Amino acid sequence: MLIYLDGAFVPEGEAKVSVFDHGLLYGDGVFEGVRAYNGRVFRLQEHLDRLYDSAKTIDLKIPISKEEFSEAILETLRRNDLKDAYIRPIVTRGVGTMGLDPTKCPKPTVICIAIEWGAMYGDLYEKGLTAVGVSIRRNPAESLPPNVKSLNYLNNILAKIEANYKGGDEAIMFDTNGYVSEGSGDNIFVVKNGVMITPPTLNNLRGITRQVVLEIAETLGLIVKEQNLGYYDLYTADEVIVTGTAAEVAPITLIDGRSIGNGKPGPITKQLMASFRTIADNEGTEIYP
Ligand code: PXG
Repeated sequence: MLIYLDGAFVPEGEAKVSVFDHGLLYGDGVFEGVRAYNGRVFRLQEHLDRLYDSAKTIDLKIPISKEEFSEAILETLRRNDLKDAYIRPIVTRGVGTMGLDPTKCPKPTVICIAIEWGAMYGDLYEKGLTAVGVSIRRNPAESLPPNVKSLNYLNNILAKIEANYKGGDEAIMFDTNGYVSEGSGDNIFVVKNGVMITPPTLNNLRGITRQVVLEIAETLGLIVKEQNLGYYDLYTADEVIVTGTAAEVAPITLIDGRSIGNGKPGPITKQLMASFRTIADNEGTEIYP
């Protein structure tokens, strides 16, 4: 496997980063998770835009242009002969001194990993996933905006640990006001009486799959609202859906022991999953034009 590291393509065993890199020392950096389906990179521009926005928010200047980063991603895929892949662009603050001052880090580290990847949840797309509400709160926007996809994922990892102990496939996080935020690595939609509702994005990551689902809903003529939700809205929903690059569009059929709807993936969920599949398999930036 070849890894893109600071402008070069190096074998996996040689793709090494310094122990003084602030990405390791402090989780100081940003990343993206991107998929390629069928020889095309899905929503590449949106992922690059979000990567650069995350970096801007933490005052990290990515040393290459978006066009160069785009080419680095495509070339990583080509060098590894990939058509269906998970792609992980990373930019860290780079090597610095001990001490958290980022001004002591002159050169950000730029990485792109790409691996072969299929469906994440296997047969759960047909059965539905179980979810548990967790006590760990999503970090508030006034501390670290959840919109920043940063290298410090402990907030989400703690949620995932809690879900693992409680026996759920996914965690549902709330914000410090008690509003639904998101899953540990995906956004949430509920369907109630034919209306789709998803929380506004102040308290969660502005998911690209979430945006795709909003677009699909519009073309299908569904009514969609961006509105705060509480756990009551989850338990009483007809359908609950999570969306993310890894999870794609997936049904949640049990939350904290409560069956959602009739306990099976609902009709709107199925429609969205099918439309998502069609879009993902047919649009995107060609890797081998
Ligand atoms: N919320 C969080 C906290 C995320 O990390 C999403 C929502 C969904 O966003 P997108 O843009 O992907 O629709 C994410 C993205 C993983 C993994 O390894 C997680 C994500 C992406 C890729 C891989 O679990 N999460």
